[in-house]
Amino acid sequence: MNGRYLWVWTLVLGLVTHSASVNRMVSLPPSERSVSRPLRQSEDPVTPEGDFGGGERDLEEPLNERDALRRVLEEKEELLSRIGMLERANRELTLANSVIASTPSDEKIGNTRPADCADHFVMGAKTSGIYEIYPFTCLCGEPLRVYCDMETDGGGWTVFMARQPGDIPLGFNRSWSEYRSGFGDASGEFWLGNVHLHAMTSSREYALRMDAHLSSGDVKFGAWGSFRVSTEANRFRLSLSSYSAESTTRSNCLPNVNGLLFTTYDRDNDETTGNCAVTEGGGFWHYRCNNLIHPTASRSEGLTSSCFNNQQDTAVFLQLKIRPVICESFVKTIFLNANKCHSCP
Ligand SMILES: [Ca+2]
Repeated sequence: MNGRYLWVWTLVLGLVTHSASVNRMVSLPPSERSVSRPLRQSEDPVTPEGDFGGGERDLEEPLNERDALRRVLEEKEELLSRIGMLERANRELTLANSVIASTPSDEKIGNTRPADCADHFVMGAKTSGIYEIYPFTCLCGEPLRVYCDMETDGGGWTVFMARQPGDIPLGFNRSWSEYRSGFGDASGEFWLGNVHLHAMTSSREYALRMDAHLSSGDVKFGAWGSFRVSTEANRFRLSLSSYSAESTTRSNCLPNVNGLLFTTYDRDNDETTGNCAVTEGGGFWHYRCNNLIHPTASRSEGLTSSCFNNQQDTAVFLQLKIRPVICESFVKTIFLNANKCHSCP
């Protein structure tokens, strides 16, 4: 039993003991009962023995036996209510511990290295920057260099796509193979790689966040409670759901991409007769070539969308990032310091 349980159960046992004493008191003959009263101030006048009142009590009628019994019963009900609250709290702690226990731990799979930026955060890293991660299915592989956002909404975010101003724009009109393995540099513009996104999101439940700095000066974000990328054999099918009402964009910038396959100029998996990656540039989970936002569009065409504000606006800085979903609020507070819990199964 850990210290937290011990604390809770100490309180529970204390209240049970108190409740038992109340029960005993109710069963006593009236002459042997006493009525609890507030502690008195030292300057309170001394009242004659046998008088229920004195001081402020003078304003009240002495408790008769029925009132005394009612008060005892009310106190008993309150105690039982508090015991119920503590029991519920204990069940929540038990559930929270099971969440921790069921999370694939590095030790269980022989990997003592951080699998994502949330692991780095838990291990004490609180500064945004470049970190090395080891997704669970890459135990024998080289570490991945990623940018970790350790500040936004509590931190712990692994950035898997970044678009930002630079002297030489990184071209995003890349092949299936390049989107598969990733390209660019984590310190600037880059795509982590679909095979790595699959490795990560098949090991833990992840939430998605999109941060956009706009040419108008506004800063907007969209959030989704569930993000998962399937295998390459399944053409990196995307599962995206639970759009968050906390998002500050005007609308859901990715409203129709759930269930879509990934498309590049050399792998046409979209549902149109043509190839959206050819006509729109970049690689993405294309929905009929008219996604509200196309994060991998060419810089010259601009990352323009009407989903940010009430009018067309252009993102000059855009990040897509993921973080493990943790539903137990106290666990999330401990580990990620976030305020809200997204949807969970
Ligand atoms: Ca097509």
